[in-house]
Amino acid sequence: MMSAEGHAKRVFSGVQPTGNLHLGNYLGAVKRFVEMQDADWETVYCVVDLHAITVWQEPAALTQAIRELTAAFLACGLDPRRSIIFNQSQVSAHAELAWLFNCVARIGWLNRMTQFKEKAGKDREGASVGLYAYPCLMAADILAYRATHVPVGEDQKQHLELARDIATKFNQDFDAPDFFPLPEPLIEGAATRVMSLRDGTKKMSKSDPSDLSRINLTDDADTIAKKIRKAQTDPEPLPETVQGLADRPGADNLVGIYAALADTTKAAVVAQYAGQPFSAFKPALADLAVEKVAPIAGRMREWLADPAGIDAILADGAERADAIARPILREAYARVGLLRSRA
Ligand code: AQP
Repeated sequence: MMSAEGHAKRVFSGVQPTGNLHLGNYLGAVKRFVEMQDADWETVYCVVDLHAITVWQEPAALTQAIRELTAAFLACGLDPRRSIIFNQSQVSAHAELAWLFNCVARIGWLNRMTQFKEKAGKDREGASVGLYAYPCLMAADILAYRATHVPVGEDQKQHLELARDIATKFNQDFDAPDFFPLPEPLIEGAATRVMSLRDGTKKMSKSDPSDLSRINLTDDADTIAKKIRKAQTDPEPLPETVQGLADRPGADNLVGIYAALADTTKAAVVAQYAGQPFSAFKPALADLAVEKVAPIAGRMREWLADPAGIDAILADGAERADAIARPILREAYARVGLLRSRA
């Protein structure tokens, strides 16, 4: 398959091993990863551990989180025979290309990144340089494979735009039209931005101090049902149309989650439950969430009982990833004019 600019179609995406993988990560990203793999795209999926260390991680906990996220990928349906699955730090092309991109990207571009502002908060001076340069590493993750399509949640849209700007500037600066493709974000489906169950105006997030705000992929059936029962809504019944969800963030969020889990649209869910109270809708949503999410935890536990098996999958994935990225990196070095005299 070829993309518009003549690059073979290839999917790349990554998730940080920072614990608490939640329903937002699943519906916005990992579920889509599996669908693209199953639709026979060439798929490269990465546990982005170098991104994780842009904020402090306890070393032993990080190692465990890398294995846990790999287990979650496998438990959600990623198949190492059909997708390349690996952790970022085992393929040095990511860090090497990121350095070239640090020198291509402009400080003004990075200053506009809203995620840095959110994550650094008031203590900008105390944030790591890595957190600031994060989007350059993300551009390198994608472009080291000349990936053309990137399934992500909506929060990553701005970083994807920056990756396109970096690719464009590299191609122009080094007189190499089409050297890097301009990767397209794939932000699709009913749940590209899953919101907190406690506050429908805030993104569901790993770092939210309230565990009730998110459904973790490791939650058991009772916990999932309890969190949905307690989820924020309003006293109105479900509306007749999707437009009726405007200005009702909690309600809109639950309908979106239902639609994404059931592989349907918000319009279809609203049509089915129009006029019913949330006291009737929530149990139906809880049943659906338990059916789709609870088995993932069981499969994760099975994978985690075999850490050597996980490590072997990551080692094999890293070798296959390196085989794609290394020649592209070598060519990028040559374009920049860096002398490479070693074989
Ligand atoms: N709430 C969400 N709805 C839809 N998609 C989401 N993603 C994250 N949150 C939501 C998508 O999940 C993928 C992996 O995310 P990540 O682990 O790289 O980092 P993140 O976006 O920083 O995840 P969190 O939960 O938001 O972590 P914290 O709390 O640390 O900020 C990405 O494709 C992302 O879009």
